[in-house]
Amino acid sequence: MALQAAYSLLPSTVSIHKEGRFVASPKETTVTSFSFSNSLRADKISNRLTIKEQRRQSPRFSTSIRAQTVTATPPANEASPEQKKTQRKGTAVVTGASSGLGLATAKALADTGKWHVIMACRNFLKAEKAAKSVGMSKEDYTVMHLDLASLESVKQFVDNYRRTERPLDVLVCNAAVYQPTAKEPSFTAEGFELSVGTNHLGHFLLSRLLLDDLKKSDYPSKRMIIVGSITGNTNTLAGNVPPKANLGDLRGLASGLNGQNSSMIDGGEYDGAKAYKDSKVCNMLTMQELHRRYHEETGVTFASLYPGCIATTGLFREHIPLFRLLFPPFQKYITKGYVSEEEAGKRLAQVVSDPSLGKSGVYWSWNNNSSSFENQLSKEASDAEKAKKLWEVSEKLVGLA
Ligand code: NDP
Ligand code: PMR
Repeated sequence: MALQAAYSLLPSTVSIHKEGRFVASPKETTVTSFSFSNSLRADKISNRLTIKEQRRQSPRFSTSIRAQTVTATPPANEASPEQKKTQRKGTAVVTGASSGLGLATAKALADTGKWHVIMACRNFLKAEKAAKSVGMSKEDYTVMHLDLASLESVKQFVDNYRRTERPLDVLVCNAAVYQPTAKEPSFTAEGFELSVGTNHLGHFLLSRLLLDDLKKSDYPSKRMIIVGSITGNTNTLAGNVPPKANLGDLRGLASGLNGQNSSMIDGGEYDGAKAYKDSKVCNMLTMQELHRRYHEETGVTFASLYPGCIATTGLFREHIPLFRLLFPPFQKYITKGYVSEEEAGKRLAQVVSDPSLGKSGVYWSWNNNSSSFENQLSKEASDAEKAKKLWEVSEKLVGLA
């Protein structure tokens, strides 16, 4: 099978026991075991490994799903009582709005006529062109420069934003980089491994600095959203595809993540795919720590989400061409986890503005009918002690402590 061929070219491959049984640690997972054929044949994966099947096979999984709230959500462009209360447009900052999910979200929000989107992007011209290409009108967006791989740029962005004297009603931490084929780590301006430096540390500083601005907003529902992912959650099949996310005891992060001791959070050997998944665990832990520390005091809603597998975005730009060719059909027809950029953008736009998604501390997901529900995070991604430690170490690295 061609995806398998593409996948076998990856530095880290799925390790499968001889008898074809791939067993995830019962401690970490809700789905405790599932069967692979040795050749990972797509038809078998399809038959055995759909989420539906996981629910049927695992009593724990089905109990947890039953306990989750399934909310039928109206489209983001419907007027809601919450939005009617305000006279002015809401302002939402969306990082990485120059492509993929960020652009689709910016477009979905702009289309409602109720939002002004600040497209916080590292490539100003690309963002301008992208906004035009999807038909956003000038009065609905502003492009502002933000390079999350530089803490100085993050501070500069916050200063520039304050100078605009616009209120800040919603912050969406969406931008990310993924380097699955990199043999050696690359680093941010301050010398942190690039994926964790950009996806986690850049957003960590941004969210901490902009929290003050969110607090000041008089908008009826102030929200901060940090995009997470299924692949950081080892209670799912996708999260069990090696290399698995694992922050360990954070020793690599604590020692600076600069390649001198290690460029991985757990202190291990560099692996670009794992670094990305680790960064997503950091995103989901940070959202929960923000919720615990600030929700009550500030009234800000903190949320994360898995928008679905948007297999066509630029996220996979550094993957081998064969992977990029086969990944969309694999997700569309085999796992059925695929969503279009447009649909994913509507989902994130719901988390921004839908009154029914106003609960804080939630990791949102969508079922096959596109109904949102409160999903469960893996053991590691919901570990409150780890979240606290991550917070404290990250504060030091970005110069807040
Ligand atoms: P894209 O590559 O299309 O978008 C990523 C965005 O991040 C781009 O706009 C990119 O800018 C921007 N970006 C990258 N580095 C920086 C930086 N240093 N400073 C500022 N912006 C930067 O990928 P997606 O749309 O797929 O990813 C968006 C989010 O969705 C990510 O958080 C990802 O983890 C998450 N996600 C994606 C899934 C998927 O299946 N695609 C599944 C689950 C979650 P530029 O245009 O200049 O490259
Ligand atoms: Mg995965 C239900 C099964 C499912 C889902 C929803 C995803 C989502 N993936 C699933 C299953 C599998 N994937 C299986 C069985 C395999 C082995 C063939 C597999 C492989 C795979 C690879 C090599 N998948 C990947 C990759 C990537 O490089 C992507 C990645 O991990 O990026 C970090 C990826 C993804 N799969 C997903 C999603 C959403 C991704 C993109 C990851 C993300 O943005 O978090």
